[in-house]
Amino acid sequence: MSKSRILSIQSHVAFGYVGGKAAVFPLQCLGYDVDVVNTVNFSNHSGYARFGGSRTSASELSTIFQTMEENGLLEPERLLTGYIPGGEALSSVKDLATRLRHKNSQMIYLLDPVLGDSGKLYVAPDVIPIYRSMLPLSTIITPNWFEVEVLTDIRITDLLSLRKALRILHEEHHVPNVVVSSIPLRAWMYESLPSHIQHPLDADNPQPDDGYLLCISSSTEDPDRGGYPSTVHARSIPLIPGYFSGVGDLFSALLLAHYQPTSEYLVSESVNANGHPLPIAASEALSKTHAMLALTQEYSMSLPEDERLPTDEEIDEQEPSRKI
Ligand code: PXL
Repeated sequence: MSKSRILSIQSHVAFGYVGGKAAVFPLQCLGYDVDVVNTVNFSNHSGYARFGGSRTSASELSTIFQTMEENGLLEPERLLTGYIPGGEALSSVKDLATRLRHKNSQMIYLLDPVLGDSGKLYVAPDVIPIYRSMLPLSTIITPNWFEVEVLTDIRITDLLSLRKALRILHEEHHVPNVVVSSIPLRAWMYESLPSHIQHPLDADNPQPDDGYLLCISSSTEDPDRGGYPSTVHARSIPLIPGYFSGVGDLFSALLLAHYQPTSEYLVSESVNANGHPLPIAASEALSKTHAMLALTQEYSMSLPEDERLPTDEEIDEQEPSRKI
């Protein structure tokens, strides 16, 4: 039986698993009915030297949304938005999100502000101010480290600057829930972790280095959105070496699927770490993403070396002409 309806607005690629290809099947497996609007129809993700296909124009997106609405087909309980590479198309999605939010204040909107990674933008810069203006519409956002820096204009160099960036997202942009996954657990961060966070080091990994990733969930208690202070939870997970695409898209979909705002915490008087709906969902999403990556890596390692798919970086380094 279907849990509820999700409207997923993100990319489609023919080859590989990013955007909708990474998100929709897991959501369906978890019992959701998923309506899918493709923001692009590409050969492969844009990290390759070449990618072909088309972007859905703002007017095409608006026509799809409007026609769904006219047919009574636009009543999602949950909304998921991801890769939207241009400002005009993003504005059309913003109009839709605004209408849906007005119609249903309880709608759960996971906004993944897909901008780039590791200092590199992979969308047009004109989307940045539009994303900032959309933040108050969201229930949860899932920026990566770099996207937090771009959205808040804060360079994150330690826990204090991370805390400041989270505060800006909650207070100035009125985001109730922020999840930042895949933060490299570097020495400075390890040293300043609060004592209640589980010791991530063990005998096999005595160095506080890049062997672990940290996932931070930060929620405000204020039902009127925003507000401060927030409650922050963190969980570390072993890093799986290798190159993977679409991991953020998969994680966001799983996070939305597992987020249950009516969990005990809302009705219980004492808020404790185990009762918060956000870290519960983040923990589920993290475990499942990690399990899928472990299986993917195991499968890849079982193949003869010449049958393994090269990473984008290897293609770049060795044989640029082989790229599709
Ligand atoms: O994983 C984000 C993403 C989604 N969709 C497309 C992309 C990317 C990142 O490069 O190119 C098409």
